[in-house]
Amino acid sequence: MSSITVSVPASDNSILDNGQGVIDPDVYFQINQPPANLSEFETKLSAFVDLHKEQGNKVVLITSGGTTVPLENQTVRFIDNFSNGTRGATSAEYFLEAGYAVVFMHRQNSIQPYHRHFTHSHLGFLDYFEAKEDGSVQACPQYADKMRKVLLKYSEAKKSNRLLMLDFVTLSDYLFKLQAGTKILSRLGERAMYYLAAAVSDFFIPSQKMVEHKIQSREGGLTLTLDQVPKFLKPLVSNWASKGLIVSFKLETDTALLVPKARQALTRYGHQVVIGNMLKTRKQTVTLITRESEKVLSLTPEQLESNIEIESKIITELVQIHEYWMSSGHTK
Ligand code: 9Z3
Repeated sequence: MSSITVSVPASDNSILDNGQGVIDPDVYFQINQPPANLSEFETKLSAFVDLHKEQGNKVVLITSGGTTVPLENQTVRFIDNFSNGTRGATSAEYFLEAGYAVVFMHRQNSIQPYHRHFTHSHLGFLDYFEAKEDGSVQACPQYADKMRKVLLKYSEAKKSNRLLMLDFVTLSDYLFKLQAGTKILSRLGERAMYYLAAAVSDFFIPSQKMVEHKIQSREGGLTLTLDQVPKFLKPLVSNWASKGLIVSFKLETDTALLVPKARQALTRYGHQVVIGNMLKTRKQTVTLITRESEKVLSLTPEQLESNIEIESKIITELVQIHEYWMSSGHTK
């Protein structure tokens, strides 16, 4: 069976890369097209940040969900990953409860704060309602209490303008918006927190190496060569978001790698917190790592049974770390 190679290794592009096949983040932005809605994104975010700056609020930028990696410029196929955005959406609710204004930068159509209680449960959305004889639609009595509680919290977040929803789809979309977004949030100095929970692809096909049209199947199997995505945490920490508290996530499937890799990230990029989680146990246990400390946060089987969420513990810890960061410029 013949095969099609749709891209060439980045090391063939020696002017642009660092000799190891990885291009510099700055170069990435020069050779890729920004998303069409970038200026709309910036306008909305600027207004939100300026409002909360004026009000003296703390603001967290949450990234949530996975990025797609297109295989064609006119995209029919793409590579995706497992993340559905539960971590980000759940965390957004706890940050709002803790008094933060939240920028929820999420993968389009991934799980959303508050909505998640009804869109991603064992019931279908319409199962929560009943059509009445008088022509009205009502929440079913057995769900009405929970619906009301969630709806009140959601309405409050909207009314006080403390939840801004912004979306991305592709890796490129995400990276351009991450750069623009963190630079805008940096106006808040230490009062900003960056909570990078999105599952961002490590590999991609640069647009100039991508085929334009749909890859045809008649030529047999398909061989893909993906370039490594530049390490964006580096400029994010040193230039784009330098004063805020930066929390990144490290996902592993091999337990032995989790803490060493998280520590390596802290040393390499110089930010404040890495939250390590394992694919299979991510809803039950995480390890919160700073340069000085390492803390395992876990839910007991009873807590899991009573629907306590691990994000409630993560956010409690982060709020304290952020308080300390704002008052002293350090993590404990
Ligand atoms: C995470 O580790 C998140 O906790 C999850 C959440 C993606 C596991 P879900 O969306 O899952 O609730 O289904 N996010 C970061 C994953 C990541 O790509 N980290 C990079 C890495 O591990 C560093 S930025 O190398």
